[in-house]
Amino acid sequence: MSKYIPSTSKWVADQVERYEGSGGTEGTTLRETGLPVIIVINRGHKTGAIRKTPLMRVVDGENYILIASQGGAPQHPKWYHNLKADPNVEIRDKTEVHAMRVHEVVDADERRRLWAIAVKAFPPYRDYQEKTERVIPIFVAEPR
Ligand code: F42
Repeated sequence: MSKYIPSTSKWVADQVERYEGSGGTEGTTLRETGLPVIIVINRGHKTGAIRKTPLMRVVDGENYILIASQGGAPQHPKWYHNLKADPNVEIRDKTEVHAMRVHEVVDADERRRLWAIAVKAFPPYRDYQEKTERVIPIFVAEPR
């Protein structure tokens, strides 16, 4: 079993601890927004360690849509590179944990469709895209 290394960002690590520590009954929203959050559990492509990343919960049928926005920062988040290297993840959605496989969405029409769903679920994604030169990556997570 690999070791879990918490995020260096304290508020993120704290959210993961509260979310998982409660079995998915507490700490499941983004701060005071009340909007739901999932936790993506994956492997670090350099360390091999278990990484846990809270993301907004955006769904499309039985799939989850993962938006690598990182608040509109100029660089992709580290987890983007982890998921490109190893697409097998687990997703915790409140009390349930699903084994999923991710792929990055490259088709322009599919991107547009999923982006619209994401912005509806979490409107600040639009501001994040306006803030940055990079095209914010979108992953689809499908059940394995
Ligand atoms: N981020 C988003 O991009 N989208 C969201 O929808 C989103 C929602 C959200 C909701 C709640 C919440 O608490 C956080 C939320 N975040 C969201 C922030 C998200 O959880 C991440 O913190 C953010 O996207 C930054 O991702 P990151 O992977 O760059 O994380 C940093 C802070 C981090 O933990 N870095 C680690 C570190 O030690 O610096 C590196 C972890 C890592 O993956 N290392 C790899 C390894 O091998 O272990 C190497 C990676 C490499 O390429 O160097």
